[in-house]
Amino acid sequence: MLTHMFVPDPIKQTTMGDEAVYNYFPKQIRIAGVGSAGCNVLNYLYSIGAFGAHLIAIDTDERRLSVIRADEKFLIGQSVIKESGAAGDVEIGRLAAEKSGWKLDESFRATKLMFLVAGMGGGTGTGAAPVVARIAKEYGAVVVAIVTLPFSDEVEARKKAVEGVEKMLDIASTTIVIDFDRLPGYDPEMPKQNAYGIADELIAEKIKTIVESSTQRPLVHMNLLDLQKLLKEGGLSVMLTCRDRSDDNLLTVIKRAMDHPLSALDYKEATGALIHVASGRDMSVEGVIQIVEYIYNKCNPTIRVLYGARLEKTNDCRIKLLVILTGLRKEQFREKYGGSP
Ligand SMILES: Nc1nc2c(ncn2[C@@H]2O[C@H](COP(=O)(O)OP(=O)(O)O)[C@@H](O)[C@H]2O)c(=O)[nH]1
Ligand SMILES: [Mg+2]
Repeated sequence: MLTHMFVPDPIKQTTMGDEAVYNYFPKQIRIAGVGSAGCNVLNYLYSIGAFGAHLIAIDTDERRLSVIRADEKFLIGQSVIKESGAAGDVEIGRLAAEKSGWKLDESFRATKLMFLVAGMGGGTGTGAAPVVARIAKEYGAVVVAIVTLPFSDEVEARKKAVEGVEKMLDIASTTIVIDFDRLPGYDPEMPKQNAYGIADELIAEKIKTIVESSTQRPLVHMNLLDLQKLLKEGGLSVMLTCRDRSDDNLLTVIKRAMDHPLSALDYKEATGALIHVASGRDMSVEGVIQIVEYIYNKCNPTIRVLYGARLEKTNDCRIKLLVILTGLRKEQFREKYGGSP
């Protein structure tokens, strides 16, 4: 039973009303995928749609890029690529983005919020994504990088990935680290060979959720300005998520999400939280507040909370919870992932 608990005022949250429509301006939100993994996530996102966001695919590999669906596609680094793609070379990835960065100029203009997705551990995403992040920031965007770490048995890739994430931490406004080793906690029945597909789906769905809670009119709307404010100084961040099976109750969903963060980072010290609840069930604002209260009470009392909720008009009546906890000490990443695996 939830007793009376105190929830702070969320960061000034302008709720609902027509504002969501009046403030809507296409291309303020952009989502870029860099490298094969990043582009695969983008491709999936394109198929499920992210209303109000502009999707940009960036890769060095022409063949891979040709089968990706996006609003815009950029082939980068033709002057430095020998055959196809960066072939796992991080320096080639970096150079490709440095040399072809100018191509992105027009399509990055006027971006307020940029989600940047890359699988760390290869050449293109690892080398190019930090450069792309820098370019987006130069255009004034708040840059939210969502990056994955390979399974720890891929020792070399993991080492490269850790270095890539550290670079990203210095550049992006918020860096959300998803560790493949943690995916089985999210989906215990997952066969390892399906991990990429599951990660693509998971990342795409979560980005869609955040974007649409500000561009559409859900149950509790998140204002783009509030989102920007929270993510501007997000730094090192962790994602928690869970969707219940139909026989689970709310508390189980929250606990499961809290027990299975998608990286080994300790989120107790977080200074900001973005909480989103989606459901096809009957769900009231009071119910949402209960969830927010529960999470708030598990965290540092000075934490800034922003939350949104959405009723889904689907037959899927599961509860889907997303929590992003921001503001972890950057050194924590080195402490947890810097040593040999
Ligand atoms: N989510 C996702 N991750 C992938 C996929 N393929 C590979 N990865 C992961 O992403 C890392 C980088 O691979 P990749 O994107 O192919 O390299 P790049 O094209 O050179 O950036 C790998 O080490 C894997 O951990 C994919 O299809 N989806
Ligand atoms: Mg590639």
